[in-house]
Amino acid sequence: MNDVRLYVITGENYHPGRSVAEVIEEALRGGADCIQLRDKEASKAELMEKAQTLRELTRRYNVPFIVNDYLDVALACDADGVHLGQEDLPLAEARRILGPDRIIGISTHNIDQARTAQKDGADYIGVGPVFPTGTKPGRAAVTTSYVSEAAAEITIPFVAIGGITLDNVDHVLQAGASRICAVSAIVGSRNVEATTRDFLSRIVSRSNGA
Ligand code: TZP
Ligand code: MG
Repeated sequence: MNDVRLYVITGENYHPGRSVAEVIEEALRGGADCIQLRDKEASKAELMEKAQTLRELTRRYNVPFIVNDYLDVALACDADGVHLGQEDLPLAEARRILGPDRIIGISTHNIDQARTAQKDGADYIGVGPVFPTGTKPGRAAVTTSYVSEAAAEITIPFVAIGGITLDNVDHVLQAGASRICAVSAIVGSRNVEATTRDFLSRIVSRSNGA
C-alpha cells in the first residue's frame, strides 16, 4: 500500500445505467492506483461476479484490488486483500484466514482505533469520514484534526476518506494525508477519468511540496 496515492471505491448507486467495470476502468485510466469493491446490496453470487471482473481489470492495470467486508469473496477471486470495519471480523482472525501476504485494511474513526489496528498488524487504515457523506450516512465526521493526529503518529499507510471532493481535498492534504480515498466524487462524476486525473495531480503536487 506504500505506493498508493488515490484509492477508489465502487459505489454503483452513483452511476445508474453504467456498469461498475466501465466506470472503474475510467478511474484506472485516470490513474487510480488501488480499487475496492464495496457493495452492500448485491447477493453473494452477484458480488462474486463483480469481484472476478474487477480482479481481471485491476490485474491488467497492475493495481491492488481489495474486497470490502467478505474474506470468502476476496479469497475466491484472488483479491490482494480485504477491507474491514470496526464491527467486522476481528483483524487477528482475518489474518489467520488470509495469511501474511494479503492486505488487510481497517476503518478507523479515532486515534485509539488507529493505534489498535497498527499494533494488531493492519497493512493500512482508513481515517474518516473526514467530512459528512451520503455514502456513509449517520456516521459523524472526524474532521481534518483526526487526519493530522494520524499523520503525526501512525506509521503504517493511512488513507483519508469520507466526503472528499476536488473542492476540499487540499485541506485534507494540508492536514497531513498523502493518500486519498473517494467514492462519490469520482465514480459519480460526469467525467470519471478526468476527475481521477485532477485528484491525482492535487495529491502529487502536494507531495512535491507545492
Ligand atoms: N468509510 C468511511 S467514509 C466512507 C467509507 C466507505 C464513504 C466514502 O464515500 P464518499 O462518497 O467518498 O464520501
Ligand atoms: Mg465492513
